[in-house]
Amino acid sequence: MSYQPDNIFAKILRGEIPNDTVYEDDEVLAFRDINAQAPVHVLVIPKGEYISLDDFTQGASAEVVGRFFQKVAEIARQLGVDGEGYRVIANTGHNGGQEVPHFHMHICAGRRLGRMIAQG
Ligand code: DGP
Repeated sequence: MSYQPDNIFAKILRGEIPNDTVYEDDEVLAFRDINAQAPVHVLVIPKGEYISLDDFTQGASAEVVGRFFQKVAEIARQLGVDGEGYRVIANTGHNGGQEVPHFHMHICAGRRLGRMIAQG
């Protein structure tokens, strides 16, 4: 599958759809999830065109990948959730439940999150 430039996060990156930005630089955008599953639910996306974690880690340089993950943790600190803790999730592909085919990490926090994987 090739990158689909009409996916919702590509539209957000192009400014075609508004978003609630919490962090932005030349490589990364972080914004609040429209369907929040926790009191704090932020999505972190690279600005490059990568479909999934698999695509990102194979297609981007080690420096870009490393900086991305450093920024995920930095954004969690900026959100003030590092003390009480948080969860990061990268749903990947069909069985992973990935709905938007632009690589993203979820940062979820603000309450005890319970089991890591729902049963059934
Ligand atoms: P995933 O299942 O991992 O692909 O998660 C996609 C997430 O994207 C899901 O939690 C809802 C969120 N989402 C979908 N459309 C929009 C949108 O237009 N704006 C924002 N802020 N979030 C969106």
